[in-house]
Parts: sequence; C-alpha cells; structure tokens
Amino acid sequence: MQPFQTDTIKELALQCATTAGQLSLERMKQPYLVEYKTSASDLVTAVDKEVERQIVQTILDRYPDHGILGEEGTFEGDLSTCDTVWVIDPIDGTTNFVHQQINFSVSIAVYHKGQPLIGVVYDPSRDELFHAAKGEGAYLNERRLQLDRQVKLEEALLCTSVFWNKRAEQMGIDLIVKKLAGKVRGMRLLGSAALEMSYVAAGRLDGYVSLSLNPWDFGAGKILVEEAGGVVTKMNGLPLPMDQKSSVMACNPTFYEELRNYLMIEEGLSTETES
Ligand code: 2AM
Ligand code: CA
Repeated sequence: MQPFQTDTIKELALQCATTAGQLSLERMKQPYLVEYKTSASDLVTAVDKEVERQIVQTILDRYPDHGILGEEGTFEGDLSTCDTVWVIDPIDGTTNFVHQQINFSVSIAVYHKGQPLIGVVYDPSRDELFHAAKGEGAYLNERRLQLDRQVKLEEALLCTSVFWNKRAEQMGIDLIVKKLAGKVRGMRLLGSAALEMSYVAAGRLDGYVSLSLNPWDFGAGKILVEEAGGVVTKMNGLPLPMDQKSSVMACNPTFYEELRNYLMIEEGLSTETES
C-alpha cells in the first residue's frame, strides 16, 4: 500500500473535478435522459451517472486500492477494507443542472483512515475551483480564503437546503427558515450544498444549516470551511461522519455558538434525522 501523499492526491482530485465539470457542461448542450429517483423532486440524469463513472475510473486507474463512496453508487468494492476513501458527488445540484444550467458543482472529498484531508468543489459554469488540504489552507482558484471578518448574527447572510418532499414536510424542515426569518440579515437557497458551503468558506455567505445532508454533499465543503477558519459540526455540535447522512452547521466562528443555541433551544429542533 502506498503512503498517503497529499500533494499528489490533491492534484488528482483537482484534475477529476475540473474534467468532470467540463464534461457536464458539454453534455448539457445535448439532449440527455432525466429520471425520477424517488419522486418528481429528486432527479438523476444520464450525465450524473456518466460523470461519476469517469471520476471512479480515473481514481482507480491510479489508485486501485482506494475506495469511493459516490452518490450514484458506481464503485463496487468494499469500503471497509480501504484506508483511503474518496467521497464524491458528480453533480451536486442536479435540479439546477436540469432547470437553470448554472449553480451546480462537482464535489470531491478524500478521507484517510477516517480523517478528512482534501476537499475540492468545482463550479464549471463560472470556472471557480474551491480547494483545500488539511493544514494547508483553503483557496478559490489561486486566492487564499480566510474568514477573518467579525460577523454578528443579525448581520449574517445564511443559507439552507429545503427539500421538496413528504419526508421533509414531516420533519418540519421549514422551521429553520421560519426561525431565522427575523433573526438574520437574509436567507438564500442556492440548491447545491457543496457550492453553498464553498461560499461560506469564501465569505460570500456567512453560514449554512441543514437538518439532513448526504456525505457526498458536505464532505468537501467541511474541509473548505474549516481550512478557511470556519466551524463545521452537526447541529448538536458533534463532528460530521464520513459516510452517513447528517445535519450540518457550517459558519463563521463569531456567531457559531449563538446560532446553534438559538436553533436548538427555542424550537427544540431535532438534532438528527433519518433522511
Ligand atoms: P443533489 O443535487 O446531489 O441531489 C439542495 O437541494 C441540495 O440538497 C443539493 O446539494 C442536493 O444534492 C441535496 N439534496 C437534495 N435532496 C436531498 C435529500 N432528500 N436528502 C439530502 N440531500 C438532498
Ligand atoms: Ca448529486
């Protein structure tokens, strides 16, 4: 087994993300198959599947002993035997890809022995590459990202994902939006969690909250926000898992505690949800 070489593996992650993003842009110009996964609000396209296959092949050609957890489930190996696991979403924001043709991203996180070490998010529409390695800082293209601005909660622009499905309705996911309506400067829903967390790292948004996200939606964003100087945890304050659904809070450190207490205590929002 090869030792973990951060620079070489990050280089491959950057290459996978940019190639995948460019392929998505190309495929968008032609007709492609769109299917419902679980409902009309939950889409998958032939492009999601093709792009994931391409990323998986590129990784395994170079590192046959690495494992891959991808949204479309292309990798067939046993993750429990792999020290290094890539957690990938070929298109984060598939609904935007189909409808808006903008505001979608490729998300790639690399974990070694359970520790998140590399995060890359690529927005092909704007050619913006967000990237970070543990202990080496976060970047947008060549520019170093640093959350050194003090932000009060009432001055904060926050972001969340609201899923338009029955389960979300039952969970009362709209409570987050209602709860924050009079408390913060504004809320945005961009529709790509990986991109929203990247924007938190870049200071374009001050925080992101979600009651339930998949590991491929938050893996890369977590490293980006932390390396930019932000805080990322579950809503109950515990660390995010590598391979399970989780609630997510990612924000500027100045109001992290205040926001968490405000969301948790007054409404008694559930800390963890099943889907
Ligand atoms: P996706 O586009 O890869 O499905 C906005 O809806 C964000 O939440 C996107 O990042 C989207 O990822 C993700 N998402 C959509 N439906 C979801 C669900 N039921 N559970 C968790 N994340 C979801
Ligand atoms: Ca996806």
